[in-house]
Amino acid sequence: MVSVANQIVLITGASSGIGASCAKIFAAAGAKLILAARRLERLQILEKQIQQECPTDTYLIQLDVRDRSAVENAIANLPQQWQSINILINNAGLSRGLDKIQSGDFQDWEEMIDTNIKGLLYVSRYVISGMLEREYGHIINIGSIAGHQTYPGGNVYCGTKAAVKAISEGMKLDLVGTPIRVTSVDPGMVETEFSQVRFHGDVERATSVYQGMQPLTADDIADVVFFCATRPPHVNINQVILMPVDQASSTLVHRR
Ligand code: NDP
Ligand code: 8X3
Repeated sequence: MVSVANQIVLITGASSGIGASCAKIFAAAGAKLILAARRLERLQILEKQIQQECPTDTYLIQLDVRDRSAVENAIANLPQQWQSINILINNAGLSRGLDKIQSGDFQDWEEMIDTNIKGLLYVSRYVISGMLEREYGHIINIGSIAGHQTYPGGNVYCGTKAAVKAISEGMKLDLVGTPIRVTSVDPGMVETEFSQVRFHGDVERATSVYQGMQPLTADDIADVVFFCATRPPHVNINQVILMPVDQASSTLVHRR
């Protein structure tokens, strides 16, 4: 296992769920964290928790990954001591709605495509150039089983995660011959704020998604991300697919 102590880790979507759990596990291992999301107050709460539980250096960025010039400015204007990003965790993402294609909401579609595909590309593009100059780096993209198996009503969300799968493969191909590593971590059902966001704040509907089954936790995913990041430098874990024991596919879930 390779130490991540003092490495600089940029986590997008760190204000909740998988991103916040990644922040905690990397902080516990002594990494320095750049935490990005739109909700700065949530990042500040997380920063306080980290300082209490496993103090490390943190730098917060209020950032909407859909805004290309904001992403460019955020990376270009990092204080000198934060510029050498070692690990990028492209986690910011969301689903909106579960409508059939014929009744899909255009705004929902645009939000998913702009965040999950374009946002991931913008952040990666601006961070990878520095990694290449420094000849060191690891991009970890949070994909989904939705990128492997389309389910009814998943149309556009599944499309965005299929794009993340293809982009991760493309990154690996384009970066061969450099020391930069590329990993895609593709979970099944994880209980976070994901379903509340998907159903526009309908907590009851969101809770019913996980009823009678044991979903993965955000910490389970952070654990896998951390494992991938701590392999020896010549080892590249390309893709990890994980799901709860109670889930066999996007559509087959065992409920008690
Ligand atoms: P959460 O809703 O708990 O977290 C999503 C995070 O993404 C939040 O921190 C949110 O921060 C951030 N985010 C959303 N839009 C933007 C944006 N435009 N700019 C910056 N940050 C943004 O869900 P999860 O933790 O579950 O989701 C994390 C990732 O995991 C996503 O990519 C999701 O698709 C993927 N995933 C989730 C699964 C699940 O079942 N939960 C399974 C498979 C994959 P803020 O709102 O403050 O900007
Ligand atoms: C999130 C998992 O199955 O709800 O990517 O799409 S799923």
